[in-house]
Amino acid sequence: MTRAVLSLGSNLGDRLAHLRAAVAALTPVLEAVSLVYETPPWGDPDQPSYFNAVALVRDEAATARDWLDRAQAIEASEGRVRDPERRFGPRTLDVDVIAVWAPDGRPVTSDDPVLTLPHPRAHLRAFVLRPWADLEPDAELPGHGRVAELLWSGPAADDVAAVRARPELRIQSAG
Ligand code: A4P
Ligand code: MG
Repeated sequence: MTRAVLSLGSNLGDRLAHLRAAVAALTPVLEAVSLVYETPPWGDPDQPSYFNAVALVRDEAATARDWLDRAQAIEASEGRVRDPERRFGPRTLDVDVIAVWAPDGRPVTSDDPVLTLPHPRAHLRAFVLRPWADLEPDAELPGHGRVAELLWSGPAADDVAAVRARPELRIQSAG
């Protein structure tokens, strides 16, 4: 059994529909999903704003690699096309694996470029830390410390004010 934190992002097409599709696909393993946040583009400013959210998931059988495979399958089903020329460019749906914990509660760490854990840029990103902190204020990003602290006093702190909750946008279907 592993537990994982996944980050969801969309800034092309019907952003809300893409996030909803991701949540629907994760429903069997979903523990919680954050509010939707509208966030300015990070890393490549010349693109529309994003809708971002964070999902907490748990599965009896999933390995860390299974979470990546699931994330990429969900991206593909939402028509994600990768532009090799534009690394942080626009996308219908991005599902990143932020962190994974083994059954004994230890964080899984990996330097493998195919699946780096924890996600190498998560600690820099208010659009990941803010929705995650809403769900688990005491959570730790392995190797970096408490999410709430990273959010308010780390490199992401400058971006927090620009990350805007959109509580009127629901991505989880009732029941
Ligand atoms: N990969 C390695 N580790 C991981 C991991 N922990 N989770 C590999 C997911 N993938 C991981 O990812 C590139 C490669 O990273 C994959 O082959 C995978 O095996 P990708 O999804 O193909 O491409 P990407 O997402 O465009 O690349 P990258 O470098 O992950 O981009 P980021 O860091 O995800 O940035 N601004 C806002 N406001 N909100 C956003 O959501 N997203 C990005 C994308 C840029 N700016 C943004 C947002
Ligand atoms: Mg990605």
